[in-house]
Amino acid sequence: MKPRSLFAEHALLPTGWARDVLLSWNDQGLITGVKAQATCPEGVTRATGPVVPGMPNLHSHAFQRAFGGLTEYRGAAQDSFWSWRSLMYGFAAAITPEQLEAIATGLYVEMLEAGYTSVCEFHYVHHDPEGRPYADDANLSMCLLRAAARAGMGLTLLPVLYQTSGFGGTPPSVGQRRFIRSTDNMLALLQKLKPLCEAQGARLGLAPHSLRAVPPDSLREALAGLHALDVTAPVHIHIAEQTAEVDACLAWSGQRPVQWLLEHAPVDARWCLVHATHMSAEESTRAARTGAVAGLCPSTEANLGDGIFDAPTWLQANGRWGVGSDSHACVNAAEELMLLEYSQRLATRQRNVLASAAQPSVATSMTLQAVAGGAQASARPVAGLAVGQQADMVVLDAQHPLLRDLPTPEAMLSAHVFASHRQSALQQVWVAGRVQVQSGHHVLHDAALSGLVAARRQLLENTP
Ligand code: NGQ
Ligand code: ZN
Repeated sequence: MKPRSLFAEHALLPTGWARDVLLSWNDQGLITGVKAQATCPEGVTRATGPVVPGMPNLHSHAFQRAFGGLTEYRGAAQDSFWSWRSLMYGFAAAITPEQLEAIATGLYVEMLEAGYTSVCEFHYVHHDPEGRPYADDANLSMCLLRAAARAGMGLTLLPVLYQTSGFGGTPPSVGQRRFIRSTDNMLALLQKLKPLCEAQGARLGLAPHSLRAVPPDSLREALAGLHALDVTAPVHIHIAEQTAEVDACLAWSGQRPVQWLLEHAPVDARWCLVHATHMSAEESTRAARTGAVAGLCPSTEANLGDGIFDAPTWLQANGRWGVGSDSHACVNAAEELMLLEYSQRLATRQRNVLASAAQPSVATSMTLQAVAGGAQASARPVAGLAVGQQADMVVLDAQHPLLRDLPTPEAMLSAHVFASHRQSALQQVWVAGRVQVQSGHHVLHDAALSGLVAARRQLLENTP
């Protein structure tokens, strides 16, 4: 029989740490009971360490996992986000459906082993290498749906609208031909994908790629079409990641990207502003007040030389945020939290910047904020250990040398985020009340990772 409950001596609830918590859930994996100061009923499993909520990963381009480590050399006098992007386009141009599915399956297994229990897939490679739609226009989306189902990963699928290569409607480049869809064609794809997503508990949304890639009329029509299909569907957009993009937006419209977006689009709590690195204090405050989530991807933002998100200004306006692994230069939920906090320490010359008066332990504070923001951006019930949410849980290894005998569960979570090798201190990962990772290993670990390696080998043979 499948378990329906777990007893935790320490559990991190949305309100903070609680003792002797009996967690129970139903057949669908939704939490039906969270009872603190409980006694462990006979027959119920005791968690072997503190239980924390599973982390939603709010931004992923799965195929990019295949070239991790392969763009870390200087190709021109000066390398940049834009030179990286040309290399990335080479891989995007060559990937096959089979390779995408294998890479995504391997990646999702890695994510589960690293504390992520769901992912928002910002999916823009739609067509064949010549830019022609596949016989089944949803072919590559289906690869991602199957990969998530096989790995046992929660999914929010965000098909990407991509139409232009720059502000003002400049035509797409050859390297972008696999990404391009008309607005009507995108809406037809969404219609088709909606029941397929629902059948596996995945959520469907839309990602206008960026203001560079989607002209104003298309943005308006696509949003209207999406919300006619599902009024609460999530909307994710890359915004203000690079200063060159800010300058180009200013030249085009006289406004900065976030400023333009706030004035021309109905930004609200359904939205996730991915990166949002370069905002003025005024933009930041206004954007935070819409209820939108800032989608922060600390390892990729560092890897690509984007700049540093101004967290203090965002938090001052009660801004919501979550983390994503984006290009997957790093695949580890705790590590993204650590890098985010460290970027703030380097920028402000202070410590524990993302802690608060209410929650002084920075690892605890960040975990709760990132789970809440990630769940909102995912538009799935993955907002932590509370009734009505999915039983997505991570059990820390209380016997890990860095955690053993520490006085409090906060200290153990802090040691996991700041002092351990991060992956090594994870004992179990549960998704919707089912164990997916045991003693740090997913059942599909070997098969899924060999699949990823084989697909990468093929892909590299076919990439110039
Ligand atoms: C992407 N990645 O869509 O994969 C982008 C690069 C672009 C990041 N922004 C392409 N990190 O922004 O044009
Ligand atoms: Zn991205």
